Amino acid sequence: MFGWTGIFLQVDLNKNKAVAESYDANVALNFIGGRGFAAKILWDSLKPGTDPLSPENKLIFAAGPLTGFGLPNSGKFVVAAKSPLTGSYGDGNIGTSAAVQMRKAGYDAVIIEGKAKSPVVLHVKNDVAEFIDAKDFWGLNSFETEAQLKSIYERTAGIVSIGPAGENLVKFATVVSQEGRAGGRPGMGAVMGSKNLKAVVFEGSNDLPAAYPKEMKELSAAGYREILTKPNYAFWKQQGTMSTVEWSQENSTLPTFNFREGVFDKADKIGGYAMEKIKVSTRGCPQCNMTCGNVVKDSDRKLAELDYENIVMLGSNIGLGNLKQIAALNRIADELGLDAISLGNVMAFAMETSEKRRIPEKIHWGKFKETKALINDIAYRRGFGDVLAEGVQAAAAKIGHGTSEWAMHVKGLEITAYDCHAAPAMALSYATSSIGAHHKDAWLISWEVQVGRNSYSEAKIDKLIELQRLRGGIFESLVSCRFPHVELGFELEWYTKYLHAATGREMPFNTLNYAADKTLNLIRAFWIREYGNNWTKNMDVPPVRWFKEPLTEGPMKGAKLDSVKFDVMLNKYYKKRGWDERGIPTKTTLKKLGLSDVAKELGKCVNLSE
Ligand code: PTT
Ligand code: SF4
Repeated sequence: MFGWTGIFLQVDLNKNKAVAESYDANVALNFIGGRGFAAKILWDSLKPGTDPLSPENKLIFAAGPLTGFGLPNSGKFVVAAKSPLTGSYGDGNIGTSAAVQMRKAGYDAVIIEGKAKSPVVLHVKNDVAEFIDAKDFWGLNSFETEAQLKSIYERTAGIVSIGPAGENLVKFATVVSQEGRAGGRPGMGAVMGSKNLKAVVFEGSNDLPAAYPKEMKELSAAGYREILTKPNYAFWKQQGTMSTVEWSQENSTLPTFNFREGVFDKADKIGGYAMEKIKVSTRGCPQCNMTCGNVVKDSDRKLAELDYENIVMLGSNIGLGNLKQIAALNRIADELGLDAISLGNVMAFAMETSEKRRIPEKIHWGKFKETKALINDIAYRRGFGDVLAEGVQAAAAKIGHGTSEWAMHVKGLEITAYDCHAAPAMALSYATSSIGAHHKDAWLISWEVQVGRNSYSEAKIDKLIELQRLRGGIFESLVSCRFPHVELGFELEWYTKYLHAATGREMPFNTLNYAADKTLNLIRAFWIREYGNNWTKNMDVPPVRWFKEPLTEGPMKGAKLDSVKFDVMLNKYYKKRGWDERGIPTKTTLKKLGLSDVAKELGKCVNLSE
């Protein structure tokens, strides 16, 4: 088989054992890689009801057929597991040389189960895997951990690790790499911590099997050159995702004070141009010539990397308008290994809950020092931080007193940085995303703003499905960064050419879309298998705040979502997807996608419609 190595490394931490296993070529052809592999492995191997923080859960690092070949923006992998935050399928995408090294070591994916008796580092070098005592690493933050491991292994080693948040099983702990890449929002860092696994070090020196190596080399060079010619390239290098702050402010989608408003009076102080004034360098993922991590010196005089999402969730959403201070909070989140988006959500929730006097704790909007202390309390599960460490849904359930009205999540995963009071299609995107509220599957808000925000039209549903296939399906399976295409207009045809050179196969977009739908439906089946008869249509609904409390400021003042129209839109989405009125795939749909075996298994948990 070309393109794929055809091998998964199965690691059992109970036994300190690692076995390289060939897998069926049909798995590669049907599920491509990354998210597709993770979904297939978790569906096949996890018993429903498995405790996400138990040894039985599987932590998966999965690459795609393009990873490691030196193609533009392909230095990423997916980290996945059953999520402790949502109780179902969870994953994230992280740019790291660990992805490249894992493939060069010979593996398309590494699947880790069990729990080490005491903390370990897993070191995988080509066909040798060793388990190294990590007692001295436990308690270090993710930057310290990686720096120490770098001093032991080769400079080229790829490392992913967790910080104290992962060790303390904070439900939104992430996996961190390269001082600023963080992935696995739905608690993948906690799953790693539950296994006593502090870090994984990958070193690989094998050639990857390309069907047409010469074509691959030429295409790679041509792709890099093409990216440099794109009109938006220079501005992207200047600001990366940060220019979205100004865009969001103009369009009233900037989460402010726990998604109460869509505009922030200090937006100009936290946007792309403000960032440019303090920017010192740019860094990013391996194999990328459009690196987008904006490095600034924060208020603690440390280097921190800024993206739109982090700035907004740790800035306007908690009422903080000082960019250097926001950068410091972001750096702390990276060091501790906390997802910055969920962190901004739970803290805003706490601030609002305190303001409304539903808790005795005094937690104020926009107070830097107080917020810093709170972040540490969350990571170390101290005091009220322990309640917030469970995520916003669980915190609201524990506190009660109507606080769930301002707990901003879908299916337990906190909302990312787009306010949807006046964006029904984006709200539907959050509602139906494969992992809970994340924009990664379908970021259609900029398109929605152009076509008209008030409509709940069929065209919006079609666009949502198109993007879910492309972003949530194809980019997450290849696994390749979507930014060249989304931000610079790098043409999609490049990817089919890359695939041909790597695998020797023609894999046109209808084939890839089919695989995307297969993966999306398999993940849907996973959710329903976990929730059984507790699964209801209400799982696919955005936060109640967007329906009940209109915006009181800005150009969209008065706007809120219409629950009746949203429900009609959701029903139409289900129909177009081939799902029944509960949002459950029908037998026919699963059969069409080659998932009849899944239908059989799912039929044991819920009644399936024909
Ligand atoms: C992603 C989510 C995002 S989405 C951001 S900023 W973004 C946050 N980044 C965090 C961070 O940083 N530190 C931290 N402690 N927590 C963070 N949580 C948030 O995580 C990221 C880039 C970005 S920056 C985006 S949109 C794109 N995401 C891609 C994706 O999902 N798939 C894909 N094929 N390509 C993508 N390209 C872009 O990658 P999650 P990264 Mg991230 C500091 O992890 O779980 O997927 O959530 O991975 O390597 O840092 O790249 O405005
Ligand atoms: Fe990583 Fe940014 Fe480059 Fe994408 S564009 S590969 S997120 S550095």
